[in-house]
Amino acid sequence: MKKIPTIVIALTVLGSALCHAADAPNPPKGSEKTGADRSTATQSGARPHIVFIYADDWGWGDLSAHGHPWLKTPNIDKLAAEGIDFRQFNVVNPVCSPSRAAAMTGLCPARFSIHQHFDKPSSNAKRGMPDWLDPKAPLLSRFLKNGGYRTGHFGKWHLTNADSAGAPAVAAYAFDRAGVFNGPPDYPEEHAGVRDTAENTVRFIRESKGQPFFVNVWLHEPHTPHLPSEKSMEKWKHLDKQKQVYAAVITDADNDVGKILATLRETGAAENTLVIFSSDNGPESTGPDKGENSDPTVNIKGYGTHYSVGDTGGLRGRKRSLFEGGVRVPFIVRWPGHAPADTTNDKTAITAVDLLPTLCAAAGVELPKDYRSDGENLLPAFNGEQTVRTRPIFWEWRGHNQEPDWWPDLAVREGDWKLLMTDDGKRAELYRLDRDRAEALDVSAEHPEVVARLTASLRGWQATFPTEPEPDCISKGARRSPAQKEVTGGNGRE
Ligand SMILES: [Ca+2]
Repeated sequence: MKKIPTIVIALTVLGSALCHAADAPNPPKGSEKTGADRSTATQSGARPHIVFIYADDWGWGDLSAHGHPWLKTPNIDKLAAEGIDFRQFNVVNPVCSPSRAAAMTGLCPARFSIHQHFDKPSSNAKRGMPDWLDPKAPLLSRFLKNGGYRTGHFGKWHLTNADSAGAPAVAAYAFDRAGVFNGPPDYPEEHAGVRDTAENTVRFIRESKGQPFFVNVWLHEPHTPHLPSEKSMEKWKHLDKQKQVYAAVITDADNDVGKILATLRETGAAENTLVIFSSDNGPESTGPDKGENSDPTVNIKGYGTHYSVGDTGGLRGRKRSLFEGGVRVPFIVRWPGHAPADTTNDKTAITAVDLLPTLCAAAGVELPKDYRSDGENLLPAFNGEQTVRTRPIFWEWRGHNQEPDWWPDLAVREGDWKLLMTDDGKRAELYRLDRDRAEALDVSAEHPEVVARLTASLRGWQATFPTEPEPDCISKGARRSPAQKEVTGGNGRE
């Protein structure tokens, strides 16, 4: 059993977070809805515990509840049967670090110059990025902690990189307990194995008796290297090897979800816990790498991308693409007494930047008055309403430049319109998601006025980004020249 180290929290003064939040420009358009604007959950009951399960590269279609023909996810399916299956959830970036930074801050990752994954410092420098998320940023964990929650983070971190000396401890991001891989290099007491996540979460839940808790459960699966358990490989031995490995890692993760749900039941917390299952981006592309894939960040070997046969459920694109297959992922909310059981929501376009205002509202934690999220409080949707969001969704990413699905650098969704374009503006395509979920029919020629309006909206949003990363978030000894934009994916793990 992996021991979870006790961490002494150095409380970051809330004021510094507020100063930083005040620096973030106001969103370009749309009415701001925060926790103070809409009703909160606690007016009618006890503060809920919050469990945020965030899988890594889990496709929209990688659930038996979403009709997958051979993957089986009984525990996650049960979660959906007991709650709401949001069918239009988007992350705001198609790879790990920026997607996760957005979920933690409620802000677009470009506001922190996080345009791609955190790689080694030399690669980050070339891409105009810092080496870690600013710990002074507004944080869901900090807001909840200051509101009386016990906080924990287990599993992947990747809000820095294992080569980034001087990166802050996970504790500096307002977590009382941490056990991570792909974390800061200087705090080995916070490190844990990639298969320790569920067990550490179970321990954290048991230790939280009597105190509301918030825990990030950032599962490794189904990211490479695939590390299936022998038991799960045996379970799927009738499949061909490629499917067997993928089915096994999905089963391992589903079993982890089951362990956490069982612990909530055993401890009596289940009826007052808001559980989310989601993913940081769409499925990895199937590649040539068959195995013994060494992962420099966690020093383990496993099966490679040949076994990454995740399913987007008919959505276009995959990981690293701004088409829906890269950014629309599962999002299931179980919250007894609030989220009606066995329902789907096809109406509410909810995003990762909505999580901070929505979860703080669920917790009855009022947001600082000068915090301006890029998302909005969609608590009514968590309570079963088919809420329509009021604000556009923006995407920015500088990772790849390939046909057929990896060419867009920018995208915006307003209502059911979605515009994707290159950074130079020379190419743009427009889709109607309500009629064309697969983004197969470009209607830009028929609606030039929509293209013009959404392009202007995107450019206005882009103009609010900083041009240089925060100097305090640069690794010790890393040499920096003026930020250069480079259209590459870097060399490290995404
Ligand atoms: Ca990922």
